[in-house]
Amino acid sequence: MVQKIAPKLAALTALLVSLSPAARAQSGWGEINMPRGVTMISQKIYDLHMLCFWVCVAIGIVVFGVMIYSMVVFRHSKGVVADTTLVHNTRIEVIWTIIPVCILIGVAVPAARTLIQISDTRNPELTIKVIGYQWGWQYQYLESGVSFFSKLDARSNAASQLDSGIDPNTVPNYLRDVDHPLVVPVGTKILLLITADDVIHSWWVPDLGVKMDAIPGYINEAWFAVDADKAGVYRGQCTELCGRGHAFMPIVVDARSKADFNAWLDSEEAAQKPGAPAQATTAAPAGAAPPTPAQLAEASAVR
Ligand SMILES: [Cu+2]
Repeated sequence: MVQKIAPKLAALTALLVSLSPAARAQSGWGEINMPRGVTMISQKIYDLHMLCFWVCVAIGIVVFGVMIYSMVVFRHSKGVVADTTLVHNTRIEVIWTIIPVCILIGVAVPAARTLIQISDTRNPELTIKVIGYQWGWQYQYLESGVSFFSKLDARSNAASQLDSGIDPNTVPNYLRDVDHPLVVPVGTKILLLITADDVIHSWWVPDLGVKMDAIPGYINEAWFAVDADKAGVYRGQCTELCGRGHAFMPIVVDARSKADFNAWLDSEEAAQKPGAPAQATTAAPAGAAPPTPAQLAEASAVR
């Protein structure tokens, strides 16, 4: 008896160990799921996703369980005759209508609540205009007037050129780094006014729970507030096929403490003042003309 049970217990233990967070992180399986993110909204979206996932798992187990059980136990070869009392049975039809309706309401209520929070862009503490170009982004801090362009970083750009001879595997964050990241403070409600200058782009950073189309002639709104203890670098990409250089316009958000952010903003403001000596960190003065196609296409020249 013990000999029979022991292998099963060992298999069960191995399964439970493989489900532990540490084991999942090591195996890479933990990265298959969507990230929990670092904002209240991204965490709510994750919870909704997991709620729907487990509802689907439960429905799958019940439906396939009943189906497989019926196929095996009531199979034709056993001489079973079909029971037709369930066909057009009012009670059954009422039950299998009410149960899905209850499930849908159970999912729709938290989903609607989260959607309302996603759309609530009132009372921001900081407003940043995001403009998509072929192929890069411009960020304008509307309160302070600080403005700069954010393009693919030089190392990724060089390695991505045809016959560059550079192994992309040697470039850290290949195609996921920019020259000037969007710097934001943590614990602050930041409103993004998102638009584009040429074709439709889409500003997407999964860890922030933000994905919003950038459409020429329209200004879309989105907001995020990075958790106060989650300073760090978060990456995203353009998610609207916008032309040849679509894959070469990543997004990098550098979330810093409020003190660090204020120091950075002060230095940018000073550097971008008319007449200030040119600095490496200053990409473009406020209100500057958009980059020329040659400047932006530089990142996607000969690939
Ligand atoms: Cu784009």
